Amino acid sequence: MSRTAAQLLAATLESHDVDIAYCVPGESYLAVTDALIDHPSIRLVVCRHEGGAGFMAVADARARGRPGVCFISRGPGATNASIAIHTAYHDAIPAVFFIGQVERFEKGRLALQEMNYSKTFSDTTKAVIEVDDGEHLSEAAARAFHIARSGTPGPVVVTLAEDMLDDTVEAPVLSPRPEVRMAPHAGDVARVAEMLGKAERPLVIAGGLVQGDSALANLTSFAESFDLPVAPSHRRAHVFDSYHPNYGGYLGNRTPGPLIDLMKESDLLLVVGERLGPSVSQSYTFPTAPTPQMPLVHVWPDAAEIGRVWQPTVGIAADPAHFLSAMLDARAPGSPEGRGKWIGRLNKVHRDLTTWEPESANDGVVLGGVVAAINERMDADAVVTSDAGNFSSWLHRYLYFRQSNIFLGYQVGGMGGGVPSGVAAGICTPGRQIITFVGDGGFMMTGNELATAVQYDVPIKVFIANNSSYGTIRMHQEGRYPGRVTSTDLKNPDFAKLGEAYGALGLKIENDGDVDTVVAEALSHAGPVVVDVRTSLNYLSAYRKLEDMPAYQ
Ligand SMILES: Cc1ncc(C[n+]2csc(CCOP(=O)(O)OP(=O)(O)O)c2C)c(N)n1
Repeated sequence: MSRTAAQLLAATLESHDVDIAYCVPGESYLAVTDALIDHPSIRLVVCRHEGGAGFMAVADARARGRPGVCFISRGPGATNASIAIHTAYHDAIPAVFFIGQVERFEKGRLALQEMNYSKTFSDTTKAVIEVDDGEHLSEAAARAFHIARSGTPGPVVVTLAEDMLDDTVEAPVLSPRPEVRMAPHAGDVARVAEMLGKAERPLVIAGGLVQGDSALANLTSFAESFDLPVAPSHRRAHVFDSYHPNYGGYLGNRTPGPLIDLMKESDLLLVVGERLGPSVSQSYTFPTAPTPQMPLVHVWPDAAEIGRVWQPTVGIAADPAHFLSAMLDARAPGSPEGRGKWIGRLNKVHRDLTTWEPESANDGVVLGGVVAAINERMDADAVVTSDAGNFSSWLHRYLYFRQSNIFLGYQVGGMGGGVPSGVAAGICTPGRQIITFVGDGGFMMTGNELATAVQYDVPIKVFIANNSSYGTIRMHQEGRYPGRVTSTDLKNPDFAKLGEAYGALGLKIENDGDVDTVVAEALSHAGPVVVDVRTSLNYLSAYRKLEDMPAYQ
C-alpha cells in the first residue's frame, strides 16, 4: 500500500497504542499534524511552549508508565524542549520526541532553523535517530519506542526531514517490539533473601521504577513479609504508603539530621527501582561513593548502571516488578529479634518529623499550614505535581501519600515542570483531583500552560508559594555570601488576577486565617484554580529559616 511517509508515521503511532501526543505545531512537520487528523484515536494536545509540551510528555510517561510522545518544530522549538529532554534523561523517563528538520537538499547549508540534533542531544538522549528516507520511518519510530523504554528508560529524539514526510512510501506499518523483560537470577534472589534474613537493620530505598499497581502492591507485601522498613526516594513519594507502619522515612535530597543519621545506622541497603544519584545519596554520602559504608544490593533494569558509581555487594539487573515478585516467591527468612524495634525507630522519626505543629510568621503564611490543610482534603488517588524549589520541602514533609496517589516531580530539579505536569495529569488520567505546587519563580517559567489547562478543561488546582523571591537561591546566597543579596528578589504580578485572566478561579491566601477556607474553596471548585499563597520568606524551607542564616545571627 502506498501512502506518504507522514501517513506511515501516524499509522505507526496508532499501532504503538499512542493515544496522546503533546505538541507546539511547526511548518517543518505540517504533514504529520495533517496525517493525524485521520487518526482520531490519537489526541494531539496543543501547548503554548515546547518546554511545557515536553514536560507534559514526560509527566504523562511517568503517570502512566509508558513512553510519552511530543512533537516539536525544528531548531528553536527543539531548544525550547531541551529542558524536558534533559529531565527525562536524568529521571529515567521514557519519551519519544519527534522534531522537525530542514529539507534534505538544504541540510548542512545553515538552512532556516537548521540544527544538528545528533550533536546537540548526544548527551541528553538515549539515541538520536535522523530520518531522511521515508521508507525507514516506521522502523525508526518502532526503534525509538523500544529504546526509550528498554533498560534504563529515557528520551529518544527522532528527526523528520520536512520534504521526506511527503515522500510516497511502500514500507509497512510496524507493530511495537515486544517488551523484553529482565528477571533476576535465582541464585541472587536466594542470596538477597538470606542477607535480609540476617540483617539487623536493613533499609529498602524504593524509587520511581517501582511502578504499576501490582509492583506497588508487591512492594508492600515484600516489606510486610520480610519485615522491612521502606524509604521512598527523592520525588518518588507515592511508592510507599506514608501511613504504613513499615514506612521508614522519606529520603529526600536534604534528609533532616535525625532521620538520615538513623538511616545511616542501617547494616544493609536494598535499593530497588532507584538509580541513585546526588540527590538521593545526599551528595554521595549515603551510600558513600564509590564504596558504600554498608552492604548494598542494587536492583535496576540495566547492568551498565549498576556499579557505575557505587560498588554493590549484589547487583541485580532486573525490572523491579520482577525482582519483587521473585522475592515474594522466595520464602521470607524470618528476621532477627529487634527488627521490629528498628522499623519502629525509623517510623517514629518519620512521624515526629511530619506531624504539623502550627507555626506563624510575621512576613506571610507558613506553607506548612497550607500543606496540612490540603493533606486533610486530598483524595486517595489525587495526582500531586511539584515544581523545583525550596517550597517543595513543605509538601515532601507534611503531605502523606498512598500508593494510589501519583506524585509527579523530577529529581534533576529543573524549574518549570510543575504546572505542565499537572495539565498533563488532567489530560492523561482524567477524573482525578490534581494539585500542583509551584514557587513564584517556577510559575513564571511555564505558568502559561494554564491556557492549555483551560483549553482542555483540566481542573488543576495550582498553589503558588509566593515569597517574592527565588528563595532557594537566596538561601544559597545567604549560606555562601552572608548578607550579600543580589538577583533573587522578585516583583510579581497579581497571580489571582492572572489566573482569572486565563479563565481559572483566582484566590489568595494572605494570612493564617484564610488557609482553611481558601483551601476548601479551591479543592471543591469544579474547574481550574490558581491560589496565590503569600508565603513567608523567613520560613523559606521546611527545615531552615532565613533568620537562622549567618547574616541574621
Ligand atoms: C530552569 C531552572 N533555572 C534555574 C534553576 C536554579 N534554581 C533552583 S531553585 C531556584 C529558585 C526557585 O524559586 P521559586 O520557584 O520561587 O521557589 P522557592 O525557591 O522560592 O521556593 C532557581 C532559580 C533551576 N533549578 N532550573
